Amino acid sequence: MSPEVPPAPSGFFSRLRDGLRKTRDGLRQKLEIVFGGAPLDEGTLERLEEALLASDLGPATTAAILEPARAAFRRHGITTGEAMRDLLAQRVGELLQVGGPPAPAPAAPPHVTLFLGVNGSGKTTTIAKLAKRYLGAGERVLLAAGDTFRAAATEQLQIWGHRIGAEVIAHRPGADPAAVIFDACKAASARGVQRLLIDTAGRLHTRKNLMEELKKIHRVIAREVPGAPHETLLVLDATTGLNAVAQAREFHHAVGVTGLVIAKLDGTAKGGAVVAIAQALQLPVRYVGVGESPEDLQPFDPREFAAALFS
Ligand SMILES: Nc1nc2c(ncn2[C@@H]2O[C@H](COP(=O)(O)OP(=O)(O)O)[C@@H](O)[C@H]2O)c(=O)[nH]1
Ligand SMILES: [Mg+2]
Repeated sequence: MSPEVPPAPSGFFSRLRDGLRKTRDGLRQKLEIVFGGAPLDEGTLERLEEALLASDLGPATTAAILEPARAAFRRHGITTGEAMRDLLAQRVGELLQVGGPPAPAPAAPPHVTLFLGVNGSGKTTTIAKLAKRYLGAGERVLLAAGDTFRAAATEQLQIWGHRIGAEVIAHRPGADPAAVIFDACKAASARGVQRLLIDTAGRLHTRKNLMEELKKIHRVIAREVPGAPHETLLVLDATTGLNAVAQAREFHHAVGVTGLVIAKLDGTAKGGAVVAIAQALQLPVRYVGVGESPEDLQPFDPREFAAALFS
């Protein structure tokens, strides 16, 4: 079993570019107005700041992006819009390089990934897309239906499991999620499954209940599989833009998130929020989702993302 995700099919850059179209078009239009062919001046920098803020990059990240641009401009190192755009892309790529690489593969299987996120963020779909890739790479995969709060959620994972050919451990709706996950950990270990992907509820009666539940689940996993969960991925809906930051902090505080999945980038012009969220939380983005098909979820590459954003 390799610690890495199977390589992305070629052509993902164009998928990423397509998926980022709304954000990219918004940014490009504004940048064209900003640069507009006229020589760069202090006013250009101010308008540039407004353009970046409008893409949901947030004030702190916008300042961090503009810092080297401003310095280069002041020492006359930058004179054209094109050069400025390159500098911005490079800086965004740098800012996205936060956190470390994923943990190496465990000495003994299973590798366990816990998925968190509010309802509708894209957890179940992300699990299915990833499971399909692992299966395609010849790995044995087990899915755990830990979202027992909504009857439809368990069913949805089962439908996906059936479709892609992955076994799903599920209990009745309303069952204790910790019990489902306990069973899934046992089954994964007993069967020598390489990847265990765990779905969780995104809402319980209160947010406090949810966080307590997630802590409990985390403890069960850690107790049943040494070193697990190897990844705790928080799935965020890109269309919520910067609002995702507060949400992410709450999950991170409760269970310690190790990486982010940003889903639904194709549906928003607020794609700049990816940079702001990674910056604010100092958490690495592991995957981005740019559509509903399995090929639309890919490992995140900071430089590629920045290039796609400004291309
Ligand atoms: N356009 C688009 N839709 C997505 C993406 N990821 C998930 N979705 C859709 O978002 C909706 C909610 O996803 P789901 O996985 O059920 O969210 P969950 O409640 O967190 O499990 C579904 O209709 C998915 O098809 C994506 O990257 N792009
Ligand atoms: Mg779900």
